[in-house]
Amino acid sequence: MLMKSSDPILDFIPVKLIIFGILNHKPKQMFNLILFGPPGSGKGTQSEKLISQYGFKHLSTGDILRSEIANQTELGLKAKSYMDAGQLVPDAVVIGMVGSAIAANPGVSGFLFDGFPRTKAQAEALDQLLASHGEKIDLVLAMEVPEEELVQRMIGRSKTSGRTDDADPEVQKKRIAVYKNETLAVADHYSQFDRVVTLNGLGSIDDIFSSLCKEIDAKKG
Ligand code: B4P
Repeated sequence: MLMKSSDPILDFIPVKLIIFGILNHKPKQMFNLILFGPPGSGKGTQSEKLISQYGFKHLSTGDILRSEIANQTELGLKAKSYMDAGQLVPDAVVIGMVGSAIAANPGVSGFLFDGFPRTKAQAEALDQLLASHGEKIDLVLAMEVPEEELVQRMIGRSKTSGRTDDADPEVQKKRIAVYKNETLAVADHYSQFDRVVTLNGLGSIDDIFSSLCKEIDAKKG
């Protein structure tokens, strides 16, 4: 038999606490990160380390596009001509791909966007996609690397990766120009919300990784 307290109000306190708890319960928020930088700045390299450290869901538009090309899908065949020329694949194609990838991964602790967004239109579309899931971009880590170093890294990578977009100096120049003319606008877009941190992308892979982790830990709290 339940004992009654002398004050009847006390009998309702546990019930009130439960109701208070339910009303104030918020689903666990994701932590969403954009790794930003020019072609060859080390986005793919650092992404691999960050996903193993933090368990992010890695979403690299470059990797998805290359896998579409390898599988000779319709999308891949369309994307190849743009990539080989050092141009961006049209926004509608890439935004559609990212939308499907977000929808296919419910319940992840956060996404690491690598190589996306690359235009202001892609950034705005990403914000809308995340907002439709009650989420947002929490942090943009922008790696800065001098142009001569970018070219050296692309040449180095072309020797082992077989990536045709890395080997041709004209294509390299085009990719860097596209970054300046179209992609830098993404950093401006997120700067207005105070979410961009710029880091030196020159140095050892481990040192750069440490500075990225420092910023993520500071933001995550
Ligand atoms: P991506 O696949 O995104 O590749 P990336 O920008 O060239 O390289 P990343 O910065 O990841 O460099 P990585 O770590 O490998 O794009 C390729 C193409 O896909 C684009 O040009 C475009 O056509 C298309 N595309 C992709 N996303 C798109 C989008 N959203 N919209 C439209 N089109 C899109 O490093 C490069 C090299 O440097 C490696 O060899 C690495 O070992 C080396 N390296 C890395 N860090 C180093 C360090 N600290 N020191 C020395 N070397 C280092």
